Amino acid sequence: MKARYSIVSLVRNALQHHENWQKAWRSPEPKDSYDVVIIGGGGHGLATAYYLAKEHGITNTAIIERGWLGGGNTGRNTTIVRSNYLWDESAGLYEHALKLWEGLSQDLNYNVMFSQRGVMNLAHNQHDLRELQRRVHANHLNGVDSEFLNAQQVKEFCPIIDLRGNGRYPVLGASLQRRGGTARHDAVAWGYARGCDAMGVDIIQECPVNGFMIENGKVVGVDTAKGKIKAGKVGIVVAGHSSVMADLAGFRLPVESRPLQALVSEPIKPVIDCVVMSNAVHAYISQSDKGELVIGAGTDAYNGYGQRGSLHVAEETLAAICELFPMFRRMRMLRNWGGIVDTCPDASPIISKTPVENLFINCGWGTGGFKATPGSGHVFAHTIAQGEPHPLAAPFRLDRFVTGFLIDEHGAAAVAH
Ligand code: FAD
Ligand code: PYC
Repeated sequence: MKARYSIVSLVRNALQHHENWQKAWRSPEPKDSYDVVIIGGGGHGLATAYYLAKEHGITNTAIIERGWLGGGNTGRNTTIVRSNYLWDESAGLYEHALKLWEGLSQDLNYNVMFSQRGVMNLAHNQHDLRELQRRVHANHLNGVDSEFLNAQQVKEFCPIIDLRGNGRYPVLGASLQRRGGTARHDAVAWGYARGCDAMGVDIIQECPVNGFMIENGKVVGVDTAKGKIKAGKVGIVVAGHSSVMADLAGFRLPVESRPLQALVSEPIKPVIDCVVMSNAVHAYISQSDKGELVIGAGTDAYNGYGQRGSLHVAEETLAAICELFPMFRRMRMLRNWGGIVDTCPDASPIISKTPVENLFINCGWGTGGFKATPGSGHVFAHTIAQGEPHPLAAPFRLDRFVTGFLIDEHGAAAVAH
């Protein structure tokens, strides 16, 4: 595969006026039957198929996507990657993902532009300070890099921040994960898609799954816009539409789906070289390689499937951003958008078998699943291939909502929902 993208091939294509480039993945018609069907061509679905092929030798797989690859939350998020969660179970899962991020461009032979520029979570009051300090200590116990910064150190790390926060959001300190940062979200989808295709996985776009073929409590296929497709095993990885899919398969999920929105500004010269998040402000900000400020808000208060957030939520976020970063007051916003996030009551994901035999589900990442993409795909592939959860995925089983072994990460989720 490397040879296809060598310097020689780049030069040849340049001389051909960019004609005859080989497509990064095929667009085949679906076969009648596959060993595994993955529903959802976002980052998590693509990563699942990739590791199924790469680590478990399962290549007779189809990814069925109702729209286009990465057109869901994968292409709509603000790309923040970190692993500074509170509980041991989460630290294991998100740190596994972060380690995979650190080698992902090499593994995929595709530049996902992973930039470990550091993620700061701000404290604006005594309670925030204590919550962040507790989390930094927990991170240390789990071997996750994490530091506590006082106000002066925050200013040194991000000089454009106004520590007074105009009185409303004074900055008293922050946690900092230096290995955290950002990645190029589209490239993540494209890199995994190319890797899947090279190993023989069929990627079927513009093909909604409308139902399941279930016999004697066991899934045997899916009903799609392109007809029925038989499958030995099926994985559901559809983020904001997880409860819709579960309903079609005849079981319920403790998931609520809500819009979460983000915006980008006009491009400016580099001014902020780290990621800043504030739970209290309901805002997070970084600067893209193009120079745009990438800003996100909290979720809307109501459930819904419209891929846009409410205006007042964006207004509140931007007002607070301007208080923390007065130099941005006259910036113009270029565009905004929303995605539908699937939130669980404990703000942790579900990676699990389901009540239907051979049907597996990966969902509930809510406002924070981009960072988990490689790890989620890796442990979900194991779960599907073995028919039993990967050890890191086991605590995230669906039955925790029956047993009560919840993994409450509302604080570490750091985005209001
Ligand atoms: P998706 O990318 O949504 O993929 C699911 C796919 O399933 C979609 O492509 C959809 O079209 C498809 N699908 C749905 N129904 C069907 C069907 N019936 N048949 C076939 N296909 C179907 N996370 C972070 O870690 N850091 C962040 O900074 C961050 N910021 C965010 C900002 C915003 C504004 C939003 C909306 C989310 C943010 N997130 C962030 C969350 C993150 O984007 C998601 O958790 C993650 O991308 C989910 O990936 P996925 O592959 O599961 O879902
Ligand atoms: O989980 O880090 C996160 C996040 C940042 C923005 C949205 N979610």
